Amino acid sequence: MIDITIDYKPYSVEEGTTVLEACKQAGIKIPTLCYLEKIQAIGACRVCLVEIEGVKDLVASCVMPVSDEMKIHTNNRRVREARKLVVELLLSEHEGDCQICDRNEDCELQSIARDLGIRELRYEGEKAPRCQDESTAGLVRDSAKCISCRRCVTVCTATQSVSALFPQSRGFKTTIGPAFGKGLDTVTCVQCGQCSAVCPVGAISERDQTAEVWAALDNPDLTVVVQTAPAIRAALGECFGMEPGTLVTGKMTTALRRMKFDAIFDTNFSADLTIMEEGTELLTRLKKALVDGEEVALPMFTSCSPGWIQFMEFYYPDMLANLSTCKSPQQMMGAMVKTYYAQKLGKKPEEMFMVSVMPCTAKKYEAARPEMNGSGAQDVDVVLTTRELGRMITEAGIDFVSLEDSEMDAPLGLGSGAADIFANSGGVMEAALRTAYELVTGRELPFENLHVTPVVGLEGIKEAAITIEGTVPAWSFLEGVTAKVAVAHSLANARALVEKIRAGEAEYHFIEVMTCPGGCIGGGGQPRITTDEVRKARIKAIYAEDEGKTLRKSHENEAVAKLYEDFLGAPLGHKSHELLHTKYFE
Ligand code: HC0
Repeated sequence: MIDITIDYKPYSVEEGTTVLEACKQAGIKIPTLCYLEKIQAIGACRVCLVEIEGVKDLVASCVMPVSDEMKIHTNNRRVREARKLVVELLLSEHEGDCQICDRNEDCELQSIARDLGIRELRYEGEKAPRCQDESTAGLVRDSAKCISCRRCVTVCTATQSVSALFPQSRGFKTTIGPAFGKGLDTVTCVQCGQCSAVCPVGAISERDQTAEVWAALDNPDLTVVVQTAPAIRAALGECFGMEPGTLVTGKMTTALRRMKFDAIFDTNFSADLTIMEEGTELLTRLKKALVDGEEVALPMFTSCSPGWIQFMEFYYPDMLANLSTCKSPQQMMGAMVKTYYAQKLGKKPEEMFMVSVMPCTAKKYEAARPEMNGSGAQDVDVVLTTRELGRMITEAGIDFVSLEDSEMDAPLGLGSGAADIFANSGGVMEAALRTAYELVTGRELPFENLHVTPVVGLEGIKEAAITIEGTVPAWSFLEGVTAKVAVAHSLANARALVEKIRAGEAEYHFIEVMTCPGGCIGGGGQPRITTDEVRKARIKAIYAEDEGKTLRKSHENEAVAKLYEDFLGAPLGHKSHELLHTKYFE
């Protein structure tokens, strides 16, 4: 242990601790802007300055390790004035349209300026040429608000291994973005929005589509249907000051009803439907490989996370056949609402308006893909992020925290616990295994023991091997087969896994990939900032939602069974093929 003093009080901390971490442990808050716990500590913004006795200049506490007998001062006049000056200089370059910025009251620069007591703007800085990038469906950038903290660069490069954003030029002329000031559509951006999730200001955000939804709700000729993704229920409350991981499924439903959506459906329903389709697809591929000796693409990868799909299209086009052909649950719901449900109402697809609430900015891009029109119209009209829905609820004057609970609508509002856990990394795999095990063996899994522990949690790549025993006659070719599965979350982990497979160093049958760290609970459209602590709280809540249900397996969802009986026929049948499956593009 290392003995130090902070503001004249003695402390003992572990060797290797930074001054910033030591201060945090001592309950002292040092302001930071470029720092991101466990992700980035580069001392670029200089907001976290402290004084260390015997060191001439003030130092950035996020990069300075403690040393024995170090005497640290965190709030003397010199430190306070230096931090203030640093922030004043940042403000001098920053486009300060705070009242109309979507980060108003949720902006780290604004909070720090307030906390440091900055009440006037003393300097006028030189401004880099403004670049407003609206080239993608999911994200918008405004360089005039960028403070060059490089958080977005680090997550894009290190977490996602995409490197669409990087710093260019120097000093006041520094800009962050694709090369030559071009749009995100000119690079391999997958629109995951992890950059927007860590941006401390309003320099990069989701494309705001709230006005389109208000317009649809005001249009008497449209039947406006909303679906909410599994991950929203564990995060939306944070927009209203509730603790991360507070489950708000019932309040969210009541809020949507008050906003006058005509029907409120659950993406969990179509997640259950996905398990039926994707499970059947996997078993069919295995049969072709093991019984018919056909060449089929294995391992099969999940296809529900649109950032991952675009990543494969950009980087591994020779492996597109390995992706499941299933559309994502979002898109399956859109197709079912505009056909099956529309028919029940006697409406045409174009009289229906489908809104999705997703934790993900790439879902905006997915909905806009030209092939996503199985119903004859665009299957999903608008995708809102969790943050946008939070803003709409506020705009509607709804006191979210005090809302009573209510239930989603029939028939597409019914979802299983297996569908809930789609939100967590490892959840799609567990949901698939719950169903596959029961269908292949004919035996029921014990209700109290449904979790597949090796694929639960935040480890980047997780694996499990399950030997299949006691199959029913239809699946006897699987008797004694050891099914090997893997789960990866965040694209850097996905890339590492794909490279291992390509190098022949690993073999699997089925792989789940989610684009964002932790899965959708850590999506780019979730309330900011998603730390590991926040991820863990949301993950716990999602498992609790599953454990609190009696319906916990996708194949037991009666509303899905009825959909097959009345409309689709069988999984992978002709109608399913037309409406629920898709193809990918090199
Ligand atoms: Fe997800 Fe999904 S689980 S991708 O993470 O499969 O965005 O929550 O809605 O579509 O269901 C996101 C979350 C979804 C889809 C589902 C899948």
